[in-house]
Amino acid sequence: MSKLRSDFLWGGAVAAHQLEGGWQEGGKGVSVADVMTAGANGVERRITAGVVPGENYPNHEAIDFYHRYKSDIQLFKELGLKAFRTSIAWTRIFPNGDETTPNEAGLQFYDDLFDELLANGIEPVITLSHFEMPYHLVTEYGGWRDRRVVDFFVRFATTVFTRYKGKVHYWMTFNEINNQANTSGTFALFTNSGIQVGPGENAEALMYQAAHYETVASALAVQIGHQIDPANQIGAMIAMVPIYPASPKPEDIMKAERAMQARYWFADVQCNGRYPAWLRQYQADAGFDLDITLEDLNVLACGTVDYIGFSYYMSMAVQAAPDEPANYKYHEAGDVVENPTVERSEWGWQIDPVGLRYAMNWFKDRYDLPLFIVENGFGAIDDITPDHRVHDPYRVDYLRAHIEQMKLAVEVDGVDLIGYTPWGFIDLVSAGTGQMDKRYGVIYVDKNDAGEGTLDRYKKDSFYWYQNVIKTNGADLDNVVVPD
Ligand code: P53
Repeated sequence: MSKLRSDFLWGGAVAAHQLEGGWQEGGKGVSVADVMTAGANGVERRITAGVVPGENYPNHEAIDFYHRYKSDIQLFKELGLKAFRTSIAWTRIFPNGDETTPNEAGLQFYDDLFDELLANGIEPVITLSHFEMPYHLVTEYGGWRDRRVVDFFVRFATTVFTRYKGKVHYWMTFNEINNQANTSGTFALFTNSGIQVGPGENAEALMYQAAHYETVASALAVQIGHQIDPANQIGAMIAMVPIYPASPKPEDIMKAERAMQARYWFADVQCNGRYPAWLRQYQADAGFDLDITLEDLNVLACGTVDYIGFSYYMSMAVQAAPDEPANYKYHEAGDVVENPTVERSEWGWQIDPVGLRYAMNWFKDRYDLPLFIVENGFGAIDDITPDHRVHDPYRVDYLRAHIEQMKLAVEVDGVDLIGYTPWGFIDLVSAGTGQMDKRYGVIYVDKNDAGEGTLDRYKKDSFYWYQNVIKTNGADLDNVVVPD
């Protein structure tokens, strides 16, 4: 007998820009995802200055969910999904981001989508901003470095809370808001916050400013969302990558502690409603000139989240340097060392199912809020046979091992868990690389990195496995019954 809630939300997760396509349909504006080219394993995506003819932008068509959602939802229903996590593309509602009236065609699209889900017994779980802010806000305002973007976001949030009242109950504000703690690449700051670091600018100061405005916008959205419908459950969305000390050496323990603080202060602010002391001290010592007002601090205190949504793919390990500074400043790119005790995926992501249980306990102890695993999964190259079969035991192994640890966290450790929505349960465009061939799905989509394919959908072996997991509410993780 499984001790998961009887209404446990077994689901699947995606994001608008990674599956919808239809980038110019229904009055949609250009988003940051629309100006990112296709990369490859180990090859970064490029950010172009607007949409440049001749470049390959994989999100423009994605998997064409925009036109195929009705038949896709029939597949989701067959899979047995109880919840479908997606995002609302901000650019469908406010194409430029700074308009005062929303775009009705965009609002109607999500009305139709949510109605179709609900008619098929599937609960929508909605992220307001998932790596897809309007590109116009980048060119005109410099992204989230500008306080005016708070107002634009609040207008967007208010519009959709009002419109979808009664249809959507589970919301999250900013996807993986803490990814930008890693300021070493250009990628996270741009996808999270629409920020491109100019010459002479300090990426870290920009990150702290943007993240501050985002947490303020998030707290305002929580307050407004509750006012509009007290039944709304509004969560944070945190990229949980536990960071372990590479050894029991005390300096390594302290290094890991600071790394965790540096990655998860976003959750401190969103869950506790206040900045942690170490961070205010660090920001002051660094001399960052940040616009953080008393009124903002009050907003943060009054807009704490109802639950913690989080993604979990991997863990990392860090080591202190011999000349580690007193503040143990965390540089993700430089400080992370290989953990020899775990395996890695083809993309170098360290596979660590126990880390999921550890993370759930860590969240529970630190914030004591309900949790929702809104992403977890294994990106891999799949082979499809001539009769359209995909034998993917590696994916089943990954998901099974993580679900086992998730169950232990609930059954043995007493963690309150709302649901589990594995990432990219239908193949889609990778956020990190723009690839199609880095596949997470239990549903195969016929399209490759070059953009070729029929876009037809096929059930992988893992589809039947997950279908049975859902049917047994997680009690049977072993059977894979693939029909002939
Ligand atoms: P892709 C980095 C580390 C952990 C999660 O990632 C991440 C990223 C960004 O790449 O992103 C989340 O597609 C994100 C999804 C994304 C998914 O993980 O790079 O919320 O949008 O697709 C998987 O393999």
